[in-house]
Amino acid sequence: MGVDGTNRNMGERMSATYQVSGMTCDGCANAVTRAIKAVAPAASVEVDLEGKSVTVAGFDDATAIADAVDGAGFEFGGVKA
Ligand SMILES: [Cu+2]
Repeated sequence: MGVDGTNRNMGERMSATYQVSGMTCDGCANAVTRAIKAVAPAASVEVDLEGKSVTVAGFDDATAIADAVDGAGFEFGGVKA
């Protein structure tokens, strides 16, 4: 109700939040974001440093995301409950 098209698209795109350990600063967040975007260029990636999690919208291949995260030197912990 009262939501414009843009917000609606962002809010309703399928997304999942994954646990990622080892991120300590914006540099880490950028590295993880770049790694995921390398396998999912159209995805939107949002890192929560304090929550040790990454939310990915528009791409739901968790295996590819896990490989990207591990390849960047961080620890993929699965889908966050
Ligand atoms: Cu860092």
